[in-house]
Amino acid sequence: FRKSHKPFSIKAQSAPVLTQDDLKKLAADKAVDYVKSGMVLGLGTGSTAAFVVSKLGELLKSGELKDIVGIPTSKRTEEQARSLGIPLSVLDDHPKLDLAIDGADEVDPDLNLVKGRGGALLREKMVEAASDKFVVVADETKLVDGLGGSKLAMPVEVVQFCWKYNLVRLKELFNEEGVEAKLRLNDDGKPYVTDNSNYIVDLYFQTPIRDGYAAGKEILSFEGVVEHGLFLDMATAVIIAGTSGVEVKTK
Ligand code: ABF
Repeated sequence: FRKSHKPFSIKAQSAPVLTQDDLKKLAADKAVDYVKSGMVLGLGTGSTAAFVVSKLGELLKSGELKDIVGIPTSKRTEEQARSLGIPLSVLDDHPKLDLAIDGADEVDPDLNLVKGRGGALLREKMVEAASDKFVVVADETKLVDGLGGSKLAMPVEVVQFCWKYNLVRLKELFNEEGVEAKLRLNDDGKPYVTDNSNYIVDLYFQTPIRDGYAAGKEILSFEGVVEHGLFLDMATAVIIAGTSGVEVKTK
């Protein structure tokens, strides 16, 4: 006889809770399905893109992928890819890429994007524009109804010499959207400097940008603006990982 005979309780089996990093990794793994041996690949920047880069490293190591060449979109990504033994090159040697995979800060219903909160928007835009296909990897928190709608930063890269002039002009331009414009700073209070030695003015909107195409043109017309974080009509596919699964959105 057993001394005690406790009735055993059956616990409801609940699905494991996925963290945001789990979701980013799911999106990254799905994106890597698009990669074939021999491709010239744009390597994105940011925490989601970093999962893509590490998966590429694994596949190269196991021999499942061969002869890929990566074009990194930032010094950070270059370091990560180099540490994993991914062969690297530069845009000037490979002006046409097969595929670029990168994260995003916002994705709207037309697959237009805000990018560059990680500060790498200029190289990202150059590499992704030069790619035959551009696949975006993101978790569901990045979905917005309209660009600027997350109330988080939309970056504009400006040359150092005239950052304040551009900050003032950008504020005027988006007056109706109730914009706040701030020079991006590091933790030590000094201006953040991009890989291309420029500054970033971050725009925070009260209401989404009404016309992203017109806004993009206007921003670029300002002297000393180098690039902005609106990536319009660039994504071939967006892979969104959510708690209910991974969805591939195409236009
Ligand atoms: C890059 O990384 C950027 O364009 C974007 O700013 C950022 C997204 O970062 P994360 O994947 O860490 O959210 O893709």
